[in-house]
Amino acid sequence: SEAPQYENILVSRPDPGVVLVQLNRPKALNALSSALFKELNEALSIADQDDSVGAMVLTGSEKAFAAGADIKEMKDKTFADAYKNKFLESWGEIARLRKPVIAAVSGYALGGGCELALMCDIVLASPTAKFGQPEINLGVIPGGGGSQRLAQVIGKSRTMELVLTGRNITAKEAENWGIVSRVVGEGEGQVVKDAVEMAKVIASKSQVAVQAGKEVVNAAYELTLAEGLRFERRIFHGLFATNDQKEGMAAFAEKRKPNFTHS
Ligand code: CO8
Repeated sequence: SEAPQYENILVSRPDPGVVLVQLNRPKALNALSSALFKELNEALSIADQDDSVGAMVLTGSEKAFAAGADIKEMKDKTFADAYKNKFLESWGEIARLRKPVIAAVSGYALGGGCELALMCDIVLASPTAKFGQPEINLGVIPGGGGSQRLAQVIGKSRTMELVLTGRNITAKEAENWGIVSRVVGEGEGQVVKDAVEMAKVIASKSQVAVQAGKEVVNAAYELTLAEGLRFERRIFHGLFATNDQKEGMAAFAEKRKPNFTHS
């Protein structure tokens, strides 16, 4: 069947096992409109269900990962409309994908853009990246999970500072605070290159084990420690029923590379 055509995103295959999704509303600094999110959810969901894909990379432009939700689309919205139509509810679908998504952030990741990065599993930043939750300047608060996910990642005082002052932080601060796993070297396109390389590494592993790894790490944000440890152990036990466990450990013993069949 023909691949879907999109207006607000570009979808490519930089490697057989990796799907790259680029937000593509350059004139609006990739402001997140409903139409854009619909396309983004569709493209990522297709990749998530494609057996040949091991990991996804999500990026924006050099100037902006995404400058937030589309303010022009929101400005005349009423409470009744937002409530009845569950405004923003579907925007969290990215956090429910089974396969890993790596955010490659250059430039502005503000408001919904910062929240979108936080929904991804790994965040790589270019030295130009700027993160922030400026909603307070618009008379509102974060609505895409920023207050909750930031509090989990950087703690109360730093989250309060960002949410209540609306100040942006640099890539370096975001790295020190743990929002990003690392800041990559300078240069146009470097963050996407590094993210694709990382996605290729992940795509070379057993998809069953990768999915299990993502699931158990995410459980740490939902469960108590005792429940989480038990859940991890049960999933670990379950992996002994897979061909990839047999192959991975046999390959180690035979001093050769494993040939995972994702089964
Ligand atoms: N929405 C709509 N249009 C935008 C947005 C936005 N968030 N950001 C930038 N644009 C547009 C500008 O209006 C401008 O369009 P035009 O040329 O037609 O006037 C174009 O993009 C370029 O922007 P600027 O001229 O302002 O570019 P600068 O380089 O001067 O400034 C900034 C860049 C600092 C990023 C600036 O554009 C800015 O402050 N943008 C708004 C940032 C913001 O407040 N973001 C938060 C939005 S609220 C939100 O995200 C709620 C979260 C909802 C949950 C989402 C779940 C994932």
